[in-house]
Amino acid sequence: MQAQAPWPAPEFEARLRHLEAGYHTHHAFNRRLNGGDLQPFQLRGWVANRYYYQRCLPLKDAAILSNCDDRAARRQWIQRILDHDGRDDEAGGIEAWTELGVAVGLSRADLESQRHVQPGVRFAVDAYLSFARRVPWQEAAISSLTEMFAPRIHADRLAGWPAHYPWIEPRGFAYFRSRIALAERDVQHGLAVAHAWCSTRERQERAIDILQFKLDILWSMLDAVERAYPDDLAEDLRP
Ligand code: AHQ
Repeated sequence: MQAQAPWPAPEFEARLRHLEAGYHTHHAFNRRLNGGDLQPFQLRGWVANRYYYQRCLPLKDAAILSNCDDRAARRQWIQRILDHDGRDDEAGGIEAWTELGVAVGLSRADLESQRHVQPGVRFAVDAYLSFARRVPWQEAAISSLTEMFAPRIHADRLAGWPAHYPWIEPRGFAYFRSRIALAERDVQHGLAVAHAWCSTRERQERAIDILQFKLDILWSMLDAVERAYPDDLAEDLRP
């Protein structure tokens, strides 16, 4: 059977962006979170579990670098590690997420001990990390493109949380503010990698499957958090 022609670049990108319907913005837990419906312990549970994702991002990006033979791409991609781990006088995203944890009432030890991390969250994040370690670096770069949809979710938090959750220390919102510009920068690079790599219809369709895989990772993290922190969770089990 003759190979199908690749989609034109704009159509390929539109098909990637069409997957937004499966982004975790639309998960019931996130709708309650951004709608102001959650109790403090449920926010603490979400922040403590997302900490595991945040701390694994630089490991994921380092895995991509270790597989990347393109010096120009590495010079760009390495910025992501520095964004999370910090540089010079910038504490970085993991520290900012820790500040968010403290702002919602967790201790630094609560986060760094990972004692609240649910099995489903750990398995989903570890699946992301092992994916990035074993596939071509371009495919792992494509998996980061769920961030095409992230600026909106960060903006929703910044717009709604101060009124919904006035008990949260405002300094905790710094991470969300920092990511909007960084996400837009990273997505431009990720899309350039995707367009250069996906020169065939087969690779384009693989890219769509990769993005769906990453959407499923984010979705299943919220499934695990939602199940762990029901509204009527016994007091002594609440973070
Ligand atoms: O804060 C986030 C972040 O730094 C990244 C990097 C990127 C990746 O490499 O997979 N994805 C991502 C995401 C971040 N925040 C999530 C959120 O909901 O706050 C969204 C997530 C993403 O869209 O993949």
